[in-house]
Amino acid sequence: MNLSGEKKQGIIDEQSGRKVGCISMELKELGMDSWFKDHARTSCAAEQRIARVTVVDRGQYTVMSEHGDVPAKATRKFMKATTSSIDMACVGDWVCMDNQDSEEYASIHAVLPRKSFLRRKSAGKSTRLQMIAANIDVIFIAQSCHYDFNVSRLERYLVMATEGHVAPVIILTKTDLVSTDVLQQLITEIRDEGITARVIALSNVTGVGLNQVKESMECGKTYCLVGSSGVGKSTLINQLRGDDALKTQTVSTSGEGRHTTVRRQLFVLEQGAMLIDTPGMREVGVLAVNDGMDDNFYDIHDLALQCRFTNCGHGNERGCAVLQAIKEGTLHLERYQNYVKLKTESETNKNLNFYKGKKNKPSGHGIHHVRERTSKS
Ligand SMILES: Nc1nc2c(ncn2[C@@H]2O[C@H](COP(=O)(O)OP(=O)(O)OP(=O)(O)O)[C@@H](O)[C@H]2O)c(=O)[nH]1
Ligand SMILES: [Mg+2]
Ligand SMILES: [Zn+2]
Repeated sequence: MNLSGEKKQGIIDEQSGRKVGCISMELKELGMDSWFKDHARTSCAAEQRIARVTVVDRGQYTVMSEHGDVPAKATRKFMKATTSSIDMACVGDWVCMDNQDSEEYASIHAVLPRKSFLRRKSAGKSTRLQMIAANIDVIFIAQSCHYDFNVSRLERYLVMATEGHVAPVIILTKTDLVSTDVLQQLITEIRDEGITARVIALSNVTGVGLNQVKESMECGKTYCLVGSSGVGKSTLINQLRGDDALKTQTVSTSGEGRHTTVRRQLFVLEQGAMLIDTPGMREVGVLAVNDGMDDNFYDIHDLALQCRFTNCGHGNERGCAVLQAIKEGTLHLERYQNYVKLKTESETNKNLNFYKGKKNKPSGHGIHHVRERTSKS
């Protein structure tokens, strides 16, 4: 496998002294490290190179390596070998590829293991998983202060982030459309829910908060912007890039029907950080029963340890510490309801996924959990 390209120098613009384009980009600058290199040594054949997927558009890819951007397609053999859509290459993935000069497309032969990922349940009734992006250091969860704001949805994104081992930062956009008091209220609502992630208040119009976003981004790290349609994700990327490369457009306040960005795309910013733009999401289905739920609802998790029954359902059980906390006002009822909703949804989805393709699926849509009660004492 060819890793020699890492030693290549970038092309320096004589006037600005900056590297221009992505020509001769070092793989390290794209986030390559010894962990991926070790995996590449075992996954990629001798004549293959490693590259990072920067665009996915209906089965066609753009991959970036030290030699620049090239269009690519997955080989038939690789497609045949993948059983689930989440095993296909997605934006942010490192892949083994070869690039015959005579061919129009480079070939993707394999996807390297992912260090972190963002995925959700596909929209609608399906319980299939859908990859959003891979190998992400930080997820920027964008919500507009104007109409879009919704704490339960924030929590869904946070569960998704924790499950995929991605650090979250919340960006409240369009602060120019609300008063300082309203903005403060929204932040208080977030903190009241027990959410501790960093919050950046941003206006793409006045530029307030833009520096905070910039300064939070580190060279060689990968960031992914998610959120509803119309909250200003692409506008923010344009601001960070200092151009109008990405199409943006006014949406109705409900965000219905308009999705300006239609593909996921990774951009390398001037300061060396990478940022992925994604199309607006209408639904954020979660499938995280364990880590994601416990980490984000750590307060409920801790309370549950004090319930009398180890398998307490926090419904109407005697000696339930969670219900007691609600009664005493130390736990918000809404937060608890949110927790129950997400937990039920994620368990149901997980079960449906588990049974998918198995012969002895439970009939109907009711999957019953038999909960055994064991007393601690
Ligand atoms: N007032 C105000 N308008 C903004 C702000 N940021 C973006 N907009 C406007 O909101 C509209 C939608 O912005 P986009 O950047 O296209 O939104 P998006 O999140 O990329 O939307 P999708 O690509 O559909 O997911 C555009 O008309 C922007 O000019 C902001 O901070 N304040
Ligand atoms: Mg967009
Ligand atoms: Zn309980």
